[in-house]
This record gives sequence, structure tokens and C-alpha cells, in this order.
Amino acid sequence: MSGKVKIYYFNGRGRMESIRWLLAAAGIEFEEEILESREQYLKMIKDGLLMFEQVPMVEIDGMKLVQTRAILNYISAKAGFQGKDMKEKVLVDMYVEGARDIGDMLLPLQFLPAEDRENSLKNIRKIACNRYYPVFEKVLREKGGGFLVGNALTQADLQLLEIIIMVDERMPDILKDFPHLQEFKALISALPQIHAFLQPGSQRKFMPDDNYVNTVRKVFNR
Ligand code: GSH
Repeated sequence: MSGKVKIYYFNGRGRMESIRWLLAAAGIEFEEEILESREQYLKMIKDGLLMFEQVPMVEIDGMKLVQTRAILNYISAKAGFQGKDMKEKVLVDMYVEGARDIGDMLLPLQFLPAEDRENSLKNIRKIACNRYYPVFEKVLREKGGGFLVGNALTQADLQLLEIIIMVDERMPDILKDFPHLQEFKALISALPQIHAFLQPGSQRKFMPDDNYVNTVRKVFNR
């Protein structure tokens, strides 16, 4: 790999967090340029760093990558997290997208007026418990536990664990009727690179707060 990986985003999870998870799981060290001001963002655009005037942006292997899914796919291909063949890869992709459906519902939560967040959370809980978690529970039950796809860690495991943990933070009892998801959470969390990433002081970000929301609004002038 040519040079150290550098990621450009806010000091928060948002669309960058899954990329941080992947890099950490792959054992790829990275440094962060934290986006804090509108001037910094406009300068990045002026300097031609942001193809679509959007972040996340990741400098890796001499390239400046944008578009979250493209970045995730590049890193997971590089790390060997896409399954052993095309059939495993398409399963990985399906599970990743399923897990991201839940992530996409969480993403705007902190940007909602405080009084609307409770309702939104209830809705997320309902959809997670009725539609998505039963699918992953069944996959794991039928496989007899372990990884979601095949016999090795893939992007699907990482994406699902990230979502499980983010949802758990807000609804700590949500896994009570999903024993295989509980087992999965414990198993993947214990892998050395993941375990380290889950410890305080790692490059994992905290739950978004109003400070994060205000910075994003300031940078994008919204
Ligand atoms: N499709 C893009 C991706 O998945 O990376 C969307 C990226 C995106 O919307 N990023 C937001 C952004 O840069 C920040 S999380 N917004 C500024 C804008 O669109 O003007």
C-alpha cells in the first residue's frame, strides 16, 4: 500500500463509520482529517478533493475515493472480506445492504427535532424486529452459528455487527428474542481487531450528539 490511508469526515459516525470499521478489521492504519468548518470544506472542493462535493473521502493507494459503497467495496476486496467466490459475494452484498437499511434509518435520527426521535426509534425497532433481525437470525440458525457467509469473516459480519451495536446502544433489550444474533455479536466482537476497535480510545466514534449535528449544519450551510 502506497502511503498511509487518510480519511476525511466529521468527528462523528455518519457515513464514514462503516469505513472505519472495515479499515480497523482489516488492520489498515488510518489517520483522519476532521471536517469542522465551512472554509475547510470549500477549500477541499476548490482543491479538487471531493468529486461530487461530498464526504466521505478516503485517500488510499494513491487514489482519492468517494461514494461510501464504492469505498467499502474497495477496502473489503483488498482485505479479502467479500467471500470466496461470486455466490458468496452476492450473499455478502445482500446482507450488507439489508443491514445498511437499518443504518440508513438511524442516520437522520439526531437531525430530527427532539420530540420526533422517540417515534422514529419505535418505528426502527418495529422494522428491525419484524423484518431484518428475523432474517439474520434464520441465516445463523440454519448455518449453526459462526460467520454469516462461508467460513471466514466478511463485510457482511462487520456491517451487521456495527448495526447491532448501534441499535443496542439505543434499545439495550432488542436482542432478547434473537439468541443467534446474541451469539453472533459475542463471537465477532471477540475477534482481536474488532475487540481492539470496540475499546475506549480507538478510532470508533461516539453516538451523534447535538454538537455533531451543529457542525454538519455549519459546514454544509443548512
Ligand atoms: N452517495 C454518497 C455516499 O454514499 O457517499 C452520499 C454522500 C453524502 O451525502 N455525504 C454528505 C455530504 O457530503 C455528508 S454525510 N453532503 C454534502 C452535499 O451533498 O452537499
